[in-house]
Parts: sequence; structure tokens; C-alpha cells
Amino acid sequence: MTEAVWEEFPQIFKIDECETLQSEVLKNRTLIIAANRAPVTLVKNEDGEIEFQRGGGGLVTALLGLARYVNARWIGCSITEEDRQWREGIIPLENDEGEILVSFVSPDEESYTDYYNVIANPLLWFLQHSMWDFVRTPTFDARTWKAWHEGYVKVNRLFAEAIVRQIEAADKPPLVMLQDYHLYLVPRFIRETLGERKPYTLTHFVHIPWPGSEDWGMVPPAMRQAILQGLCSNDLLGFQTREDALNFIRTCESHLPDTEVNFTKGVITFHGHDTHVRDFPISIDVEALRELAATDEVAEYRRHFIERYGDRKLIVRVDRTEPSKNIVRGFAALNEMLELYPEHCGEVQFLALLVPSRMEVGEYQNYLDEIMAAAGRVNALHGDSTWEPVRVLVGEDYPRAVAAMQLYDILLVNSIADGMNLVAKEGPTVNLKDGVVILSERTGARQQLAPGALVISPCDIYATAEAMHRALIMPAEERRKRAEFLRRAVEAEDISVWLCWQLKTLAELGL
Ligand code: GDG
Repeated sequence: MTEAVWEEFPQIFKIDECETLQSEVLKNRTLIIAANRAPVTLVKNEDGEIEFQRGGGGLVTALLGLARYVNARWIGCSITEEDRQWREGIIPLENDEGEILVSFVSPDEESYTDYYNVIANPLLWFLQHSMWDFVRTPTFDARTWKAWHEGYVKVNRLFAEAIVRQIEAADKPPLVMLQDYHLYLVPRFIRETLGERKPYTLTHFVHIPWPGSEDWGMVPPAMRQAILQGLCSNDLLGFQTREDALNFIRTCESHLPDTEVNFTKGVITFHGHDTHVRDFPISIDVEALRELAATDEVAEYRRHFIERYGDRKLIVRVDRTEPSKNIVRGFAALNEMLELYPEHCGEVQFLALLVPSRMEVGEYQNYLDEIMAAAGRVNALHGDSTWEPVRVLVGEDYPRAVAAMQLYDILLVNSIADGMNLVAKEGPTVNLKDGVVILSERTGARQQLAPGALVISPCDIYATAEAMHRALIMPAEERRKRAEFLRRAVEAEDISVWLCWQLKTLAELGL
């Protein structure tokens, strides 16, 4: 890594430039955000009063931040019975950030299950994370087609109807910002209903990878074309990386008849409508994360970790228990590293902080079992009465995850495929030890972080083991430079930049 490489990270947008952009672009608009999840869920407290619970994460924070500049609405699926009954209302935001109108779409339970647990996850998620095993999966049987029509299509229609209502009620030209793979059909349904009756702009951001057109070739044409036509009804379509954007254009060229594509300009023309395709790498809220990292709660976890593992080198991973995160191969790599370099036995501690995910889906239940078995195997092979090489902590506890990220010597991010992977950006932002990041080349994060990380191919257990060893013996100066590169790269492009690029692109394209 040369000095010159990390001079290439100027601050892309200054904070005030970002604020001007947001207020300029949004001042004459109505903003409508739609995502599977609303930014809040409602629950009844012990006294029977309704309370709002705000969703975590940078995306909610960044999008809610827009409510300072504009009349904003957010449409999401109801989760609780209270959401369902409440249906719609204004929610005040913290710290004078304005207020937002939240509306819940409430499909019946069976439609929701078909939409979410049969089509979106696992079918689309598995396809887009290259997790199909074509000899056995996927199969599109009568059950799948029922789930498509009576689940995915139906729920997408409900979203479109709710958005159309908001567009029709809006007093300024609406900007609709759709999020992710749950809502691929929504843009087309909106256009079919509204036509040119009112001016509005549709944007859609896909948070997960977009695989090559051959993979989409395994999806039956009716389903595949509905998805592509849906997405080609947007004005601006965003992906995490340039490669995802190019894959999308190629997929349309191969599988959407009557389409014109322009790779250089990033434009797809379908039935006379232009969709501009770009990459907007998402990021984290650096300031908010650092504030959390400075709390007593995180400090308490940090003290606990230091007390327990302080004399060992820490290899940390933080993930949902999700097959695409490649957790089992991560343990196999530790095993291989301990076999190749036994001098690290007793000297390292692998800490896996895992958040249970989609436990209602069979593949995910099995994967958790595989994770526990793989960890147990490494412990049985290499551990003794004084040392257990792998510790798996299962549960949701973000402050604990942040404390672990502050203390890693190595952060392992070895996803089979990952839209971005925010942990790879959070780690270097809070880490206190010039820790090394081992990063899968199939994460979106590698587009910005590759020069500072040790980049590996996710199925290459040997290379991952070698990278662990290299990180463990890396001279302090190289660790410092790499860690600084990563920190600066994330600071230069945090979550506000993700939003600003989208707004700037809309302004430049006159949308
Ligand atoms: C999808 C895409 C893309 C960790 N432990 C807890 C907890 N976390 C936080 C992490 C991180 C977030 O959850 C997970 O984000 P990732 O990006 O790593 O992964 P996905 O959940 O798969 O996210 C991904 C992202 O969308 C954004 O576009 O980057 O590629 O798959 O911030 O630190 N959060 C809570 N409790 C924990 O215990 N609440």
C-alpha cells in the first residue's frame, strides 16, 4: 500500500454542502419513502398506552433526517397488532427534526408470509446472494406461484395503492424513494395507475447485490420480466456498486425484450421511459456510532471483554446468522490457521457475535445448527481446559457488538455475497487497536475499502487462514496505516454522502 493511495480520499461533500443540497432539492417536493419496514413499530406498554419504538440503523436515521427539510411520509408493513390498528398518523421526531407521517400497509397474515417468507426471503435473497444450488434449488412449484401471485404481487399492489394515495394528496410534486427487493413491482403499478396524470419522480435503491444475467435466466420469464419491468419504471435506480449496476443493465439487455440499454450513460429505455442506473454505496452514521461507542454501556462491555480475553489477540465477527455471511467457513479458516501456524494456539480468541435471523425459515434454523457444530469442532480439536478458541455469543445486543468492534485485532468479514456490509465500515470507525480488516472481495464495501483491508475470496479457506496469520504478525506501522486508510475512507463517505449523491443526481438529471 503506497502513501499515494490514501491521499485519494478527499471529503466528497462538506456537511453544509450536503445540507444545501437537501434543502434545495427537497424544498418544492413532497417526500414519500416506502420500505418493507416502517421507521417505527407501535407497542402497548404496561399501562395500555401506545408507545413508538424507533428502528435502529443508519438508513432510518438518514432518511428520517430528511424530514427536517420536507414534508415527509413513510409507508411500511405493519408488524404488531398495534401498527395494524393505528394505520396512519404523525410521529414527532427527536431533536427538533420535524415530524413524519407514517402509514402501515397491512396484508393478511398468509399474504405477508407468501410475500416475505416464500418470495422475498428466501427466493430473491438466495438468488441475489448466489446461494442457489442449481441441482436442487430453486424449484418453482404450484406453492411458489401461489406465493408470487397472492403474496409478492398482492403486497406490492398494496404498497403501490398506498403510495398513489399519497401522491394524489400531495400539494408539491412528490419524490418517491423506494427501498429494496421487497418492492420490485411497486414502480410499475404506480405508473400504470397514475400514468402522466401528475408529475412525480420514482427512485429505488437496491441494498443487496445484483447477480449476473445468467442467474436471472433461471427465474421463469414471467416472474423475471415482471421484476425487470417493475424496476425499469423508476426514474433513478441505485445499486451499492458499479458492478451491481452494470449487472442490472446486462440483465435487462438479455432478458427484457424491447429494451435499449446504454452502458456508458447508464440508461435503460423501456417502452419510451428512461431509467437512469447508478451506484450509490451506502454507509454508516459515523457521528452517531462514535457517540454510542463513547457511552458507559459500551465501556462496561469493553471492560468485560478485556478482563476475559485481554491477554489474547481478538478475531471478531459481527453478523446475523445468515448463510450469505459465510460464518461456517470463517471457523474452518481459523481451524486451518491453527493447524498451519500452531504457534497461535492459546494466543488468539475468536469472538463471533451473532444476531439470530429469520428463524422461521428452515434453511436459517439449519444454518445456526451448522454454526454451533463448526465452532464446537474447532474447540474440540484445538482447545484445552484453559483455552476455548471460539466463543459464540448469540443474541441481539448492539452496544456489545460495538464494544467488540473497538477491541478487535482482526475483523473478519468473509461474506459469500453482501450488498455493502456495514460492519466492515463500523469496525474501523470505532476500533481502538489499529485492527486489521479481512474483507471478502464479494462485499460492496470492497469498492471503497480494498486498499486498506486484506482482501480474500470467500470460499478460499486457505487464503483466509493465511490472511489471519498475516494480520497476526503484521508490523505495527503497516497496521496503523491500513487502519487509518479505512477510517478515513469511511469518514469521507458516510451515510449523508449516500443521500447527497442521490439528490445531486436527481438535480443534475432534472428529475
Ligand atoms: C443489508 C445488506 C447492506 C450488529 N449486531 C447487532 C446489530 N448489528 C448491526 C451491525 C450493522 C447491521 O446490524 C448489519 O448490517 P450489514 O450491512 O452488516 O448486513 P445486513 O443486515 O445483511 O444488511 C447489506 C445493508 O443492508 C445496508 O444497505 O450493507 O449488504 O445485506 O450495522 O453493526 N444491530 C442490532 N443489534 C445487534 O446485536 N440492532
